[in-house]
Amino acid sequence: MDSLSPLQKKRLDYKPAIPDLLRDLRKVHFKAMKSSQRPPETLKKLFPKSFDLPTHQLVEGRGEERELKIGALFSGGPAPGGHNVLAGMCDTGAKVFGFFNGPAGLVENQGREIENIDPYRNQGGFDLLGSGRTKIETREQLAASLKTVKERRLDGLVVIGGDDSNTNAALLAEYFLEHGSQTKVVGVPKTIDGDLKSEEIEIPFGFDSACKTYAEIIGNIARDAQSSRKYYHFIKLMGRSASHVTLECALATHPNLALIGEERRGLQEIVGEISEMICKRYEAGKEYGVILLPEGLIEFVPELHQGIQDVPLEKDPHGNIQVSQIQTEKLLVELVKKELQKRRFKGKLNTQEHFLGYEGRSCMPSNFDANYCYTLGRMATLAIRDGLTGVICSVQHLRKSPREWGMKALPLVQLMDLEIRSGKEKPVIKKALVDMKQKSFVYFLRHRKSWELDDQYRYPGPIQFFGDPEVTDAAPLSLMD
Ligand code: FBP
Repeated sequence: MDSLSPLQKKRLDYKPAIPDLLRDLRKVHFKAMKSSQRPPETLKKLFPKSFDLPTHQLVEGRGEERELKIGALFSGGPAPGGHNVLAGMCDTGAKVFGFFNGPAGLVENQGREIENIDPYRNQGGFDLLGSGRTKIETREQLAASLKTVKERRLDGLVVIGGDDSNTNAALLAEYFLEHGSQTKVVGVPKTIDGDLKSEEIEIPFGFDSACKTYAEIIGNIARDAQSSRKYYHFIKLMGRSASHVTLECALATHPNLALIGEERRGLQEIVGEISEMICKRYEAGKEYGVILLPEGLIEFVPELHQGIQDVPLEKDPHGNIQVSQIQTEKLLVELVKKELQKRRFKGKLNTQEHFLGYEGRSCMPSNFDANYCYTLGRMATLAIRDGLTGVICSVQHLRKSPREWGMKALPLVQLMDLEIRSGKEKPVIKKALVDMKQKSFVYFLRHRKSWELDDQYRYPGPIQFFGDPEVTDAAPLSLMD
């Protein structure tokens, strides 16, 4: 038997769609423009060299042709499409040196030149290089990173990561500038969590494919629930503090109930609402249902939050509580059972608990993510060619066809603020939470009641790669405007 599945082989041949502007790189360049945002003044002292960097937009015009050697690393949890960022870089003709195991590979100067990206085109995972969560903050780590890029004679370094990884990128860019290094640092927004967003960054890559994978499974579970009619499925979804993944999956599948952490409701209210729904559905002859909850719920519910403060839970190197390891779904089930007893519930409550997270982080990227990542890789290379540093790539109008996408390089410092992490004030990129005014949330608010009693489940099915573009090329629902 062939070692590659037929779909793996077919996917290798997919040619990502790219913006018209990116077709001939000799005919475009980044042009400085007025930034719509200024970083908080408190950051001036920490980022004296990169504090006033302008935003740049990719426009038509003569582009310099030169040979480039660029380092690249994956950072944090995997997200579908990462290999396409590398493919986008390699296809510009740049030499790409990949660091192993995330930022640690940079500090320890471990990696290898990417000679053949072909077997990784449009495939999931970060396995070509591996990834890691090392936080770069000490003078020793920064100095070691500088030594690496000097020894490797890199024109640039591309950090493919989420909020914490791009905080690393900002610190490296500042340090390299401070030491007169010619190596530019450019960030690429990655994370299935969807929380690396701003006015200019519509969504990070990986979110679309991961949510489509979870939505497929949720749809299948809903169909099973409706068929066997005996279980309530409590489905916890990854996403750290923010509930973007849960919201996207709720829009895609119409569960009976989806909790959104950012609504900041009390524990009693949440348990009361779930119990109420179970009682009403029982009266309507339904003893089954589907309930979604974000893994970060625990951070917004005061009673639970107090609980996690008191328990010595492990934190990752960036000071994030490892919410994936907390079994909120089990806790909620127990509390609901108690509440139903109090209410003298006459029906049965049989539950199944699920946690969807790792299943979606390394799937084959959707066409949306394959196109988006390839575009990001090409852009990041151009940003380095044009001498930009301390910036993150941002693609606009993602709901439109890739041909019409716009491209900007935003100063990373503009996304940053000071936050208390592990008891100390640190410069970080703030995690973007679900905004109660965003269109997708307002839509959800308007419709969620009608999903409670009537079963209006949607069944998205698996990600499709071939066929009608309406099915294969759909952008995330959260990008609704
Ligand atoms: P990133 O911010 O690195 O993209 O994290 C993604 C994520 O999958 C979170 O949703 C989750 O809480 C966390 O990683 C799990 O971490 P780990 O991979 O260390 O188990």
